[in-house]
Amino acid sequence: MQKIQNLINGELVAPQSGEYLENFNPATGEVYSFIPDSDERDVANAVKAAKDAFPLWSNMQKEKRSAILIRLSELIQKNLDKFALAESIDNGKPVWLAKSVDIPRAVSNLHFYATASLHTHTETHAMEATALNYTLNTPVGVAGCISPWNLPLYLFTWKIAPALAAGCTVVAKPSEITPMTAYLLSELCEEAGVPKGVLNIVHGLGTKTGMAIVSHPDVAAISFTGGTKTGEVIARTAAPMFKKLSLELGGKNPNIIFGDADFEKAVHTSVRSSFSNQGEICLCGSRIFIERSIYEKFKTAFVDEVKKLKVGDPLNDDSWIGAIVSKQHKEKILSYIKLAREEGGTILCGGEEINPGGKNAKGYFISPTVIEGLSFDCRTNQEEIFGPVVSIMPFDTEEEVLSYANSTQYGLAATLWTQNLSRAHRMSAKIQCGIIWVNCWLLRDLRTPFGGMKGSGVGREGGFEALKFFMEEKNVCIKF
Ligand code: TXE
Repeated sequence: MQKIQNLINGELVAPQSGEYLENFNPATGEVYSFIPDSDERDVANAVKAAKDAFPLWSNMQKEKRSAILIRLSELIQKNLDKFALAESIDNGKPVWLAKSVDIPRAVSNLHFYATASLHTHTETHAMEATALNYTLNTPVGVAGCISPWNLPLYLFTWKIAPALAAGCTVVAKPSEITPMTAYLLSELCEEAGVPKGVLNIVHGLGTKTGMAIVSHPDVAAISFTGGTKTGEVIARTAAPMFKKLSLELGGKNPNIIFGDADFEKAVHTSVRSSFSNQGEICLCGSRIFIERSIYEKFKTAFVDEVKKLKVGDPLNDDSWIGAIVSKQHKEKILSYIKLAREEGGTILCGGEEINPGGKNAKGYFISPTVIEGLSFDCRTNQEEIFGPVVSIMPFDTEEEVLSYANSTQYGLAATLWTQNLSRAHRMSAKIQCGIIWVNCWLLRDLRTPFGGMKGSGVGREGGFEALKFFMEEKNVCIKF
């Protein structure tokens, strides 16, 4: 069975410990590969390699760096099917989803930052006829990039691309639950012309390998995506070391549907925004608020569409919902469905584990679940479930639904359905989150600031924001 390796100083190497962790295929519940159980020794070697490579990479002509990142994106594109299959087997998502979203977006992430880095500029501030100020942006040094299991290569590249394009060298750790596509990317680095030590990938547990990256004194910036609790632990370690921190954390996103919405589009898109990727996207709309005038009509149409979603083997093209990423996460989701019942919720559809049988008999599958009758402030409606579970409830006024929407510790994304332009602007100004989609969902322009407020994180990714995060700004003032 395959034992994937770390990428350190341009070499694919075993962990110092010689130990490996089991990697499960969530659709079969079977171990299908092993990943390095790396520790602080592997991280130390990776950071040293990144430090040694920093002068060459940061001083390289940006056009040359850009060409290398474009070549890497082209090699992933050329191996799209292989990457998509690997992502589907590792994460449990349908292979058609990996092929149409995850892997193409990883290609776009690398290409976007390879080109964006050619168009950065800085300002000057002239002090009448006496002095000139100009700003210099220089790469921070070694960047630590830690990514989650829900969109593995999509979010892994969303971090390493701006870091590398900014001229930083990188020590990256994908989730130990979904390491495979990062490993496949590491196999392409030499062919892409990535100089040794520029990108290092160390696999292992968050609490051991991840923490070793966060706490290493030579790692100048940490870009993290994952759970809010984990973000807190990382901040406690990194803040006193005065590292730059970018934290993309959890969400409990409101999906607000007014009576004047385009009804068919709102229903159809809400099914996607509720259950895409098994509901394991932090941007999913897990709390659906519907204006009372259309509540019953929307509820009926929405539940009817949800009941048609096929749950099954991620390798089958007709599976719309695949496997939950791990046994532990499946148990967590089922515990929230149980909690919802205890809190007075009514399960309108779904609510149970599914056994597709055959080779998937031991896989982790949950039916798409819609719950009504809960209060806005119960735990089910306040805590992130991160699975195929949504709650629906009616509202009467804008003030009422705003108070519901803004009532959680999170502030990542919101979706708003109305044809009333003034209301769209008014509500968007008052909803406490970093991203608002009006009459659409997950329509993404990579130039836009991406991220949340409150418990959803600190800082923004996307566009030139992400490049600037991986740089230090310096002001030079020259007297004439
Ligand atoms: O997070 P974890 P998960 C959120 C999503 C959900 C969570 C799912 O809402 O809450 O992330 O991802 C490593 N020191 N978002 O369960 O456990 C771990 O090994 C250093 C929001 O994976 O936090 C993995 O590589 N590292 C986001 C990574 O952190 C540690 C989009 C994430 O693991 C660590 C996607 C530690 N102490 C998911 N503990 C958004 N806002 O865009 C764990 N890790």
